[in-house]
Amino acid sequence: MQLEKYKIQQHNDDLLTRHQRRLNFAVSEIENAEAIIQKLIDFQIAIPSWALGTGGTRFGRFAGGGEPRSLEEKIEDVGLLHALNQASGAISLHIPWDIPKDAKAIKTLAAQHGLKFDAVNSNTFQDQPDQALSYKFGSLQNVDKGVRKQAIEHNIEVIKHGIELGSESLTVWLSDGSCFPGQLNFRRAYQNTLESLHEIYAAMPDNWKMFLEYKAYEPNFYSTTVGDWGQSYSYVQKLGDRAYTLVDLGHHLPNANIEQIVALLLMEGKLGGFHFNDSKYGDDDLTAGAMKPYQLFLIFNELVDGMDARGMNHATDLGWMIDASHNVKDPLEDLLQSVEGIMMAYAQALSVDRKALEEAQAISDVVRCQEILQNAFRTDVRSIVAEARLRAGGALNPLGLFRQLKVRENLIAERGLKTVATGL
Ligand code: RM4
Ligand code: MN
Ligand code: MN
Repeated sequence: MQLEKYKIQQHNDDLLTRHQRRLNFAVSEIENAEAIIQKLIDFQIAIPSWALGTGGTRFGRFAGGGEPRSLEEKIEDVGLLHALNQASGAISLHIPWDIPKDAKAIKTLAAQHGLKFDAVNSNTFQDQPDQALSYKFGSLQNVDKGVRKQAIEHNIEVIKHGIELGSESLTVWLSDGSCFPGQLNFRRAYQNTLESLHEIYAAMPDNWKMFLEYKAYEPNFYSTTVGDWGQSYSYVQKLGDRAYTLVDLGHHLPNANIEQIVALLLMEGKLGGFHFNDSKYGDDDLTAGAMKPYQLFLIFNELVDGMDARGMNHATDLGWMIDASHNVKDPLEDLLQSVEGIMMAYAQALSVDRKALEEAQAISDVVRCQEILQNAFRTDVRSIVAEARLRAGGALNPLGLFRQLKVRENLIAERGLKTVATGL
């Protein structure tokens, strides 16, 4: 399904007066509104190729219909999102769920939708039908050198696909670990993993980055070999300048102070990228900002502060990606909501009065510090985010237009009711 530009225009015209009224008020409240709008226009969040269909749990899966049946259709879906919000200008591929068979054609198709390829992801947490050796007891950590070799080769294969598409980073997430005490020698598992990662790192082109993602538990329930940010940091420190830690918001133990983790990784120059999602209990992969919007804001507050301290380009120096799974919502609607939630947190963080905060911190005026942050969080920035979208050529209300144009119904008519997308 193609979204005609004039339909977006028409929708915007209908909403313009109301939007303008809201915007005028927001601009009168937020001192640096114009600078924020410019930054929002540049900010793009990559959409995961594995989250365009209905996810499931180990108990069941309830397909919604019209799911993309191929990589081409996935690109089309991300193209729809990008046309609506002008902030989803990249796709992150998971291999082998999405192998680009004709890379040139895929690249051209993506370019037609204004999309680039963000990090490519390897998968050594599942066995594939044609695979010689099993990852049941881990991949890069495995006690069997043959399994490690197979997993290394897979990662190198993924890099090759990425090169063809113009991607410039590899995300490695390992499910490696153990389910029971005594199963694993922790030191040996670490050493094997490090050695394997060294080989993968060496296979990357000079302009590539490696993102090493950590996760506290699941699918292993006793230990995970890259289990937290400290462990990831320890590996990436040893691997080299182009190895970084990736923070997935759902991969911490309950109540972890993620904003502090982010601040310190940034300070050390080792924060590489993000997987945005939200959670209540574990790796729930819910819509960004749906559960803990204040936490998302606090994370962005550290990101803005830390990136500015290092003179970094907000839009390009870190990898911004969503990693989500949708059980009960339309995946495309959910992704629109996630991007909106992320943009709002970013806009609010940009509006924090940093000078005032520094002054208040310097005299330990705790009350004032809290007031400054909460003032930014409690300011309604929705019209600022909408204005950025409007100027970039997107829709004032992406979700509203998605429904008004009956996008899902159209996709079902095109693709059928019982289609299944590869992925989570
Ligand atoms: C993991 C992790 C990875 C993602 C897989 C599918 O929990 O978040 O980033 O690639 O799920
Ligand atoms: Mn992730
Ligand atoms: Mn996850």
